Amino acid sequence: MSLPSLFDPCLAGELALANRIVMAPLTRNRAPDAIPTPLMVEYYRQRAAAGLIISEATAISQQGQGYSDVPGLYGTEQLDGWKHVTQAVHQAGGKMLVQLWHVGRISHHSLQPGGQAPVAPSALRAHARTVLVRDGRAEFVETSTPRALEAEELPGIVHAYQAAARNAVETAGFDGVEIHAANGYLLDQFMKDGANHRTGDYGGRIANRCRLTLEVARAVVDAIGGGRTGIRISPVTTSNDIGDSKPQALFTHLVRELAALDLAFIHVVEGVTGGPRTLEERPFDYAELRRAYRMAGGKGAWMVNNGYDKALAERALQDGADLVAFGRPFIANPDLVRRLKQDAPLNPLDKDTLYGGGAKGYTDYPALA
Ligand code: 8OZ
Repeated sequence: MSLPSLFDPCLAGELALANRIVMAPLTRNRAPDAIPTPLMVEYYRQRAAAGLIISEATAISQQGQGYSDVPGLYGTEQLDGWKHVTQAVHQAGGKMLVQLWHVGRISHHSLQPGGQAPVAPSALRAHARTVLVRDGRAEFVETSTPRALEAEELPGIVHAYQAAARNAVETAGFDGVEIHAANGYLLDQFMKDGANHRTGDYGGRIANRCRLTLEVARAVVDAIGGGRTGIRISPVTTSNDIGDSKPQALFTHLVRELAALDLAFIHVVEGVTGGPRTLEERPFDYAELRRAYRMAGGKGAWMVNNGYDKALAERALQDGADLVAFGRPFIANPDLVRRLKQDAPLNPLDKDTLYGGGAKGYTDYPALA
């Protein structure tokens, strides 16, 4: 039996992918008023050779917003804007999911409905910054102190995820969704004891802290089916001031529960998002996590991410991963799949144009001749 290569097709739930190279979700802050633009159509179209594109994180509600100029999924103009994106990607032969995002406490009151405090499991401010775009330039500002959500408010949030998933597929034309449960945003805040100091059904023991994420996953699956739903987790990331005292036990519980939902994939950020892949002070056994998922009957594709290059990605497939998500290399290389296949050199990344701005550092990275 020969092992799969990055360039072989892969069936992830109902998603028939042409190759195993995924474009990771990447925040770019180029959607004024949360509406996807023609420039975004061009950016995603250029990258449609990926086996799968996962969109930049996209807010499910205004309360879920935490950054200037990130897109949403809760207004008709936003859905219309995305429709043009998905049409272009489909015409170019690609597949695309939208990443469903609620930032929780990683927000600034100026972005919240009525200028109110952001919401979180507990009224604990994150020592983290968010991005406000002013005059087309990104500016980092401290996040605002959140208020703790009442348990009575949580069904409304679950419903917002569900409605966003339904609209994403039925109206905006996405092939499915990825639930963003990583990087210190709302669902990760509920799961991890560094941010969740609640008592009651959504705090305390691991099963309680995972409750909201699992309710969201079940609601999304009820709306669009598990076969086109994935979830992103980051067990030990330090992003956005998040952390947990027992991540291995926490995420083992989570993936065992997710196994019953027949998801298309589990997407795991290994280490610190965009940073070191291993941390001495936060050890984690990813192979053990995958085994726990498989032992519980989980059949979804196993997607890995964080700092991968071709050699590391091929090794991951040999070690049992199914899909590899590439982030920064896809920003700078619209034709990343071809470049990896041909072992061609990669364009360098311009870090000054990551967040906010226009075509520069967005749609002007050259493809191979
Ligand atoms: C970078 C800047 C802003 C947001 C994430 C959505 O880390 C993000 C994000 C990344 O998941």
